[in-house]
Amino acid sequence: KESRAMMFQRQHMDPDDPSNNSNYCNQMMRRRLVTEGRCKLLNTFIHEPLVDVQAICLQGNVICKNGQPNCHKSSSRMKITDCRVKSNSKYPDCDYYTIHKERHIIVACEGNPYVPVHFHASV
Ligand code: UM3
Repeated sequence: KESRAMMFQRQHMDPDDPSNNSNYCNQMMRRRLVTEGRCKLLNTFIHEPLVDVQAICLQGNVICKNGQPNCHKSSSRMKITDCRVKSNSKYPDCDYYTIHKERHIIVACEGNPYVPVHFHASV
């Protein structure tokens, strides 16, 4: 069974450099099975080494929007791509904008080892 940590990697990790292909999100959202069952409104891929993303769990502790205490904000900005669904797209034909950014990211961490399990926000 897929763990929450593995699911985070599938849905949010892409250590390769951001592609300049405007079809990136349409391809990746499908390839990583993020569009199973519905068109997820917003999903972010992170273009940094896995170890650097895992290290965020040791960085600035912040309160998550739901009040949980296990959110962590990256001390440096990270290369990310936001995939935001186009309002006219109809499941199963999920159509996405591909938006590259460099932002601090906030992830929720859990477990032992204490690793990212949820992408919370970019700021
Ligand atoms: N989400 C992103 N990027 C954002 C904000 C939210 O990918 O900037 C995703 C992560 C959550 C979902 O899915 O929206 C609901 O907040 P996850 O828990 O599977 O990571």
